Order: sequence, then C-alpha cells, then structure tokens
Amino acid sequence: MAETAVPCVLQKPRHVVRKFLARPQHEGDGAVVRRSIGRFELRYFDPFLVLDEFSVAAPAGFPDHPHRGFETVTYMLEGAVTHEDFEGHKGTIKAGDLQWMTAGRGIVHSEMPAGKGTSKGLQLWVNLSSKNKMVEPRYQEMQSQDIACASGNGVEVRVIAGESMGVRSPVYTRTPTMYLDFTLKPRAHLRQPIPSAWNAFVYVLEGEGAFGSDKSAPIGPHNLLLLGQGDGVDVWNRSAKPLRFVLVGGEPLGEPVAQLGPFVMNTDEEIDRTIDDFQYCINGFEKAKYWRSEAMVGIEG
Ligand code: FJE
Ligand code: FE
Repeated sequence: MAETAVPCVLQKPRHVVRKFLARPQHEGDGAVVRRSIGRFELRYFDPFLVLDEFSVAAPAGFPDHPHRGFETVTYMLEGAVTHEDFEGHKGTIKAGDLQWMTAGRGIVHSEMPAGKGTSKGLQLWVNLSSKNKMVEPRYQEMQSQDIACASGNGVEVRVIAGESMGVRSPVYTRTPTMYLDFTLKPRAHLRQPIPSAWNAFVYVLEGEGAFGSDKSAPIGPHNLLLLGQGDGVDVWNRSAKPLRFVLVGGEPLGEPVAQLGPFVMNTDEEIDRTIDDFQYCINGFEKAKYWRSEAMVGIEG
C-alpha cells in the first residue's frame, strides 16, 4: 500500500522577537567567548543560562573550576578541547563531537584547548530543576560519527538532542531540550516543529538566513534570535552560500534562579551552602580537596 506523506503544517509559525549580536569578550584564562545568553541584557532565557561561542588557543583555556546545579553542553566546531575532572574522568572533544555534562551536585574540572591552532565551539548551560540540581554528576559523550544525521531537500541536520527529520538523538535531557545543527544549501527551505510550551532560539554559525517569515531580512553569523510563541519555525536560505545555524529549545522550569558564577541554585541560602560545600570540600566536592588538573600541576610543579 502506498504511504501518504503527511506534510508538516504549522498552526502558528514562530517569529523572531529579539535579536542579539554576540560580541567577543574575555573569559576563563585568556579565552574569548561571544556570549549571547547570560550577558547583562539577557540574563536568563529559561531554562538556558549561558550560550558561549568560544575561541581558545594554548596557553589560554578554562583551568580548574567548579559547577553545580546545571548542565554544560559542549559542541565542538573546530579543533579540540581536552577535559579532565576531579573523579579522573578525562578525554578530548574533537570537531563535531558532543559532551553533555550534568554537573548536578558538583563537578570540578579543566577544559583546555588540545593541539596547535584555535579551538572553537559552542557551550550551552542548561539549568536543572530543583529536584535535579543535586543529582549525581553524569557524562553523555558522542563522537562526531555517532551523532544522528538526516538530510533531504537541501537540508542537513545533526541531531544533538531531540528529534528532527525522522531521526532521534539518544541523549537524555533531564530538562527537556532539543538541540539541532542545521545546514541549508542555497534556495533550501526548512520547517521544524517545536513544542509550543518551550522557549526556543537560533544561533547563526555561517552564511545568512531568513528566519520566521520569508519577508524577514537575512541574518548572519554570531546572531542570537529569540523565537516567539508558536509550534515551529520556517527558515529560508536565499543566499548563494550554505547557511549553518543551531536551533535550541527547552521546557521552561519556571523556578527562581540564584546564581553565583558557576553555581546555580534556587535560593541565596542554597548558594551560601554551596560556597561552604566547595570551600570545605563536602557534599559532592570531597575530591576537590587534593585534586589539581594535569595542566595545573604542570604549571605549579
Ligand atoms: C566558567 C568563566 C568561565 N564558557 N565555553 C566563569 F569562562 C567559565 C567556563 C566557560 C567555558 C568553558 C568552555 Cl570549554 C567553553 C565556556 C565559559 O569554564 F565556568 C565560569 N564560572
Ligand atoms: Fe566547565
């Protein structure tokens, strides 16, 4: 029996409601990030705390630092980053690879560029709900060749989290999240459903695209686009070059956020307790007491 292709129809396409050009700033130890979410004008886009497009070359990097209460999602675009944590978990995230790290109750680690040249990527911080903030730390890591891909009609997608074009990612997201890396050939059109209750944004990596409406002005690299209400988004590449962008969505937590740098909790009291836990190396930070990354030992001797 012939199958009927069900055309994807959007009841209410999402439009771009705010646009931010992310400019370079210094973070970590000599690294440069283009921060879009997490900067002053956009403190929080529930459940997303930070989106950094980072660029780092040795000896710069992100030496030993803690996290608690959220997840860091590192997706490499060029070069590689070597990471190492206080439990002895280490590895290298190469171009196209993904590390989905649930810091939960606590991780202390270093993230440093590997090899020569400049390493580039995206790091997204996904907040955890109050019931998940103190979970055991967990890593979900995927090499480039293992990331689910699909293509058709001039559109290619790498499914980091969630589902697109009939393909699903195995990544488990405690805070329900979708993370899609799209490349559109010239003249290609994309229609991607997004759950109506979720917050969603686009971050442009390469080329230029029209987002939300075919009459909208083309938007280029380093721009963050917040999408308004609706059940999906339309994208057009009317340029002569490939268009690459990530589309990220997540279910808002709707909880208070108390943040002190790399510690993200619900209340100031929980932040105070976290500072104590880190200082006294207790409640998840036990192994921080005598641990230094190899990178730091090399410097300190
Ligand atoms: C951090 C400053 C930082 N963006 N992108 C303060 F830079 C960091 C941090 C990072 C980071 C690391 C990578 Cl590999 C990529 C990043 C910020 O490590 F955690 C705090 N608290
Ligand atoms: Fe980190």
